[in-house]
Amino acid sequence: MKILLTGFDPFSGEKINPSWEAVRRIGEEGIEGLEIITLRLPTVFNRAINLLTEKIDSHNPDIVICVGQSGGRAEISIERVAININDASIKDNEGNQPVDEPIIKGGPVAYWSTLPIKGMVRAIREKGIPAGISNTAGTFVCNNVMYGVLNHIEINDLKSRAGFIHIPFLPEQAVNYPGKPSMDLEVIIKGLQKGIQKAFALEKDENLPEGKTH
Ligand code: PCA
Repeated sequence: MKILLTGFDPFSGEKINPSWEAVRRIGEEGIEGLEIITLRLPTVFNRAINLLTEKIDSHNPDIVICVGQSGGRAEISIERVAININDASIKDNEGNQPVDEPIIKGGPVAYWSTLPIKGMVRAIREKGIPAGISNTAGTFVCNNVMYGVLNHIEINDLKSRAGFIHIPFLPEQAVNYPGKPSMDLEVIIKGLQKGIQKAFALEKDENLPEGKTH
């Protein structure tokens, strides 16, 4: 079984992006029974999608999981949905700042993650690591990539399942944002490993209450 795992370049003035640090380490350490391909994506609208879809076409992975930093979140958050909009509150790493533009003109409003998101959340929590479902991946580059990859898989009728995971700041980043939560890299790595294993173990998601009232 094969997984394509991606992380991002640092953005918004950060010197590090925990998503790439974690993905690189998971690739180096390996996960039993899995072939792991890692890819570092630029934090740039659409360019990241093109690099990622090329890699999918050349490797034909069973599962694609993209990981990104979400500074301010307190837990490993498994994204449920990607929406067809770019609406950037900051510039990406090439100075682009699209506002209210569709990612794919005429494309569906949204794509659901095709990973067993609830099963993954429960598996990560069972390891003693905070995790939850997120119902928005934002409207910046991470949502752009999640939508782009799911669209690519859909329109080309590929067998890959795919989704997105946001992770918190590392402690060395959060120290510059008093009051913001953080998670140690080793804990993030353990949580992601567990989530990945569960994604392979479950073809269909578990029917568990993980919704939010607000
Ligand atoms: N996080 C950003 C883009 C790159 C990253 O790691 C986001 O959440 O859109």
